[in-house]
Amino acid sequence: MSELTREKLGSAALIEMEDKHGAHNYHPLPVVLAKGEGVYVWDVEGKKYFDFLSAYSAVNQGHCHPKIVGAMKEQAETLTLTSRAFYNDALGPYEQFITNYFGFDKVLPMNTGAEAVETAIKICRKWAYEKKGIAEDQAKIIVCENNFHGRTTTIVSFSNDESARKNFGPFTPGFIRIPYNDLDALASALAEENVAGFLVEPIQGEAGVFTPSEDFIPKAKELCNKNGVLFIADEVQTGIARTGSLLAVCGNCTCENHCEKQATYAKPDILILGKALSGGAYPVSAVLADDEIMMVIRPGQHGSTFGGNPVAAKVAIAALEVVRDENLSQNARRLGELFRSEMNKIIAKTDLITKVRGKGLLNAILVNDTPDSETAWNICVALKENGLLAKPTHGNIIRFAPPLVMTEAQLMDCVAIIEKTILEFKK
Ligand code: IF1
Repeated sequence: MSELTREKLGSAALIEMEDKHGAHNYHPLPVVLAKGEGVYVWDVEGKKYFDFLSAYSAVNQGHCHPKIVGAMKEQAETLTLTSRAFYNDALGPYEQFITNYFGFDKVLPMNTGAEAVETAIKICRKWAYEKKGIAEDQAKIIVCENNFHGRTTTIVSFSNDESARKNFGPFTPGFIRIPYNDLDALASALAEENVAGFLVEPIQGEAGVFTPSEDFIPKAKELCNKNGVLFIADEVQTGIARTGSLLAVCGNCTCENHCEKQATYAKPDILILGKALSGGAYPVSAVLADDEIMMVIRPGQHGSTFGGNPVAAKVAIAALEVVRDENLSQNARRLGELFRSEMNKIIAKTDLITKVRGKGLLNAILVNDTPDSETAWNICVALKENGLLAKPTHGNIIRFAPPLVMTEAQLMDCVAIIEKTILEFKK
């Protein structure tokens, strides 16, 4: 097919093409995007939308941020990949930058979120055998019910989501699952033998933006410390300003630079980042830890062909500079509060929506129907018609996570679209 013919394909033909030639591992909303800029995306027919998903919080800095794209272009024309068999002149400066930015001794660079989670699990286990003295192959990691940490075979081994697990076994052993937001359950699990780590999302994304009680994360960290167990925070989705602070484990601190002064800060022993680490421009993930933990990994024991490549290094520095220079944490916090208060006004006018919850600009509304209904999906289709893109999670929850570069005026336009759509919606 010539490039000319390809350009003329409309949404219906492109959807059909994916359906015919691509694996059916997703069920997208019927919209085909062709362009993005800031908080907006355009479909192939030229219709403009507000993006209220931000590629699952990867595009916190907005679509095609010129500073990030500029850094990527420049490096792409210079040197793209060396592998780690050789040094490259971008990795060292990036490692220095990101470790200072988040306050850790070392970083281990990877590409996707799932890879970074796998990396954290491997580091935790190795630490357990070599530093804590757990007998070989006995280490256990505590995880939470309704977790989402990615889709590798080991990660789905400790998921309790049937569609993510069913018929993908046999599964990796060595995980204990406890209820989320339950400090007593954590304390009992920590009392078991051979526990090496506690892997947790500070807010659960896939579970429908489930925000735990304020003290859960700091107390969990304290309990882990007391028991000599590593506190591992998966901030792939919550990190990098999304929830109104640089990291969700920062608690209520909004400063754009890393600081350890605030009482609410629960410093993870291992921090996992992905998604917005590149502003959605490139797959970049990272695991951060201090020397006593990270130095258990020695040459030949872990790695990745693309991890730490020069393009990723330059893109990640630019993406983190944007977060700091444009005060995205503070903007997310301020607009998040406004958004939830506006949603509560809509909730007062209709029975269709029962609740809004979330933190910063990671929010969800609960639809008054069952998890197996199609109501949330149908509302999202109606929102799309009205110019706003969001995705249901389960049948009765809609996640709202716009780029953090949104202005207050744009947010109020979005609130108007959501209100109109919901008040006009008929089941
Ligand atoms: C999909 C959810 C979001 C994550 C946390 C690791 C990863 C993710 C906390 C893995 C990925 C994604 C992937 C996406 C759906 C999505 C998601 F709905 F499933 F929960 F964002 F809300 N840790 N989250 O949230 O990162 O390997 O994908 O880079 O379609 O699978 P990845």
